[in-house]
Amino acid sequence: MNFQDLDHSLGKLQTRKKNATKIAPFVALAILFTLIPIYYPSMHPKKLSQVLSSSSLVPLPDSNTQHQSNNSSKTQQVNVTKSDDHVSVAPQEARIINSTDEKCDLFSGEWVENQEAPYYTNMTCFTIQEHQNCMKYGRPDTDFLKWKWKPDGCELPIFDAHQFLEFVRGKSLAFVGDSVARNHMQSLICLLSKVVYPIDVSNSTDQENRRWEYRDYNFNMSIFWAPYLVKANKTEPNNIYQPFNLYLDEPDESWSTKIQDFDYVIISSGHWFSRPTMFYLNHTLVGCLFCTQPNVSQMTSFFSYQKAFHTAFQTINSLKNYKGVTFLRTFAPSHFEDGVWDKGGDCVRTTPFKRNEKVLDDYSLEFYKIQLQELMVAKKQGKMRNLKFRLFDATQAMLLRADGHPSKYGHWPKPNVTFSNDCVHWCLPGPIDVWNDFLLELLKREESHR
Ligand SMILES: *C1O[C@H](CO)[C@@H](O)[C@H](O)[C@H]1NC(C)=O
Ligand SMILES: *[C@@H]1O[C@H](CO)[C@@H](O)[C@H](O)[C@H]1NC(C)=O
Ligand SMILES: *[C@@H]1O[C@H](CO)[C@@H](O)[C@H](O)[C@H]1NC(C)=O
Ligand SMILES: *[C@@H]1O[C@H](CO)[C@@H](O)[C@H](O)[C@H]1NC(C)=O
Ligand SMILES: *[C@@H]1O[C@H](CO)[C@@H](O)[C@H](O)[C@H]1NC(C)=O
Ligand SMILES: *[C@@H]1O[C@H](CO)[C@@H](O)[C@H](O)[C@H]1NC(C)=O
Ligand SMILES: *[C@@H]1O[C@H](CO)[C@@H](O)[C@H](O)[C@H]1NC(C)=O
Ligand SMILES: *[C@@H]1O[C@H](CO)[C@@H](O)[C@H](O)[C@H]1NC(C)=O
Ligand SMILES: *[C@@H]1O[C@H](CO)[C@@H](O)[C@H](O)[C@H]1NC(C)=O
Ligand SMILES: *[C@@H]1O[C@H](CO)[C@@H](O)[C@H](O)[C@H]1NC(C)=O
Ligand SMILES: *[C@@H]1O[C@H](CO)[C@@H](O)[C@H](O)[C@H]1NC(C)=O
Repeated sequence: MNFQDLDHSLGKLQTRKKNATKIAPFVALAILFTLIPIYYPSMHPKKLSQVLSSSSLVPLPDSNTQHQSNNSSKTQQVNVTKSDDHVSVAPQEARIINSTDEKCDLFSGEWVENQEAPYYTNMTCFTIQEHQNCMKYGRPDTDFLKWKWKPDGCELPIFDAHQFLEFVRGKSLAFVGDSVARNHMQSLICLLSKVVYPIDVSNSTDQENRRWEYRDYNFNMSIFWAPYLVKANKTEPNNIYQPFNLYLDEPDESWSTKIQDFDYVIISSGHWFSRPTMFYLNHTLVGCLFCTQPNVSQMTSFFSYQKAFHTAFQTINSLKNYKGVTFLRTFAPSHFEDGVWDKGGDCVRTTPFKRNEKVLDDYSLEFYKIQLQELMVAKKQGKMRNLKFRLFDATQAMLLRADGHPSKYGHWPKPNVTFSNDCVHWCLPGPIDVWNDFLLELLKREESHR
């Protein structure tokens, strides 16, 4: 996908706006979750705004609440939407497995003040992606930077770049996922930039697939773009607004053929599953999410999400030469308030929630549960050949950080242009830096297991 593609499709969209009411909301969804963060600067802002603010858009199911079609007659066969759809729980209560075999669960806890943060700025780190460079684009408050995560049973040390680089000396790390995975990787590069910058040895110029080398430490890091984890292509090659085909029982080869040599793989995905998608099993169309064909079963994103993780983990377990440790970085919820994401929904808080002020619910809870369930299955399978799968539970910590998103500070405002707010990605520096506190601690635990 490139700019021309996008611009072209946007142009196309304008011309067919009037009769495109059914597809249009998802067009905008696609833009929010995937394209703005990646492509925004080179886009034609007016066209974009016209799409985003177009009155022809019918209301979108709230990305925080009414996420799924509720036609139960069609979803029965799926059996993943349980009756507890509206149950709200703290993430750790939904856990069916322990985070590690350690006594201290790193992931249940709360945010406590830390006046020493942040540990880098946009002046010391040059890899902050524009849309996450919130201070550059005028975010006025800085209190959201001054927190650290306090697990209930222990302390989580602040990321130590020297220590991290010693731990990963002679090792390699791969990120597999979408733009939130990239957000994580860029946070890691920023935190490490106190000590050293990597050499960019990427073959491509796109943001999606990058490779970095920390030569002094013989440490390599890659990111593989795989927002669905499974094989996916566009139903119409030149129109990104049409649904994607998901081949739910086949892995996306962009990562599955490349991770064998990696020591650590962090796998994640989430927001893309809410887009219009066609579901294939054994190359047979079995259903879809938000499609317009009358004879195709409407199914939920829970179906595709479960299948995708199942396939991804099964694939990892069947990679002959893979000996790495696989971390599942769990779903990080978005935080749109006072409106749905394309109707003024925003995230304007400036301090974190306390642990009891926010509970995981609706589709986020369901996604989280699916991830945990599939991780458990993968662990069992992996045991047979001594492959390790670990929980990297970002959900509880991020659930509480409605204050950490770019909101409108991912770009400059434009006259007469209404942008939707980004309450999906995370400012850098910002709360996502804690993921690397977690990562270092998980790597330490891994070493102590040996
Ligand atoms: C779900 O069902 C309720 C009650 O039948 C209905 O009011 C609502 O519009 C439906 N929602 C969707 C997304 O179909
Ligand atoms: C639900 O699906 C059934 C079977 O395809 C269909 O007849 C019915 O109209 C649908 N109901 C809604 C509310 O979409
Ligand atoms: C559907 O879910 C119920 C409750 O979890 C379970 O008992 C049943 O075995 C499931 N059925 C299928 C076909 O997976
Ligand atoms: C998690 O681990 C702790 C300590 O080993 C144990 O007491 C607890 O029962 C475990 N919980 C689950 C759900 O397995
Ligand atoms: C960094 O942020 C400041 C505001 O804190 C802004 O003035 C500056 O332009 C930004 N610099 C870069 C390189 O992003
Ligand atoms: C890192 O990449 C370089 C160049 O491809 C290679 O020579 C080296 O062996 C790699 N190191 C590790 C630890 O994978
Ligand atoms: C880049 O291309 C070279 C030569 O085609 C290949 O050997 C190398 O593995 C590629 N690196 C990545 C990160 O794809
Ligand atoms: C998508 O991939 C499938 C499986 O390889 C292929 O059969 C199909 O033709 C592709 N669709 C498009 C539009 O390229
Ligand atoms: C997949 O489909 C082919 C025919 O298209 C069939 O022969 C095969 O048995 C199917 N495999 C499974 C696992 O259903
Ligand atoms: C749906 O109907 C169309 C047109 O009647 C047909 O071409 C297509 O094969 C059907 N799809 C399925 C999954 O039955
Ligand atoms: C903004 O909209 C107003 C009223 O429609 C118009 O007069 C003005 O020229 C527009 N400004 C720009 C920069 O397009």
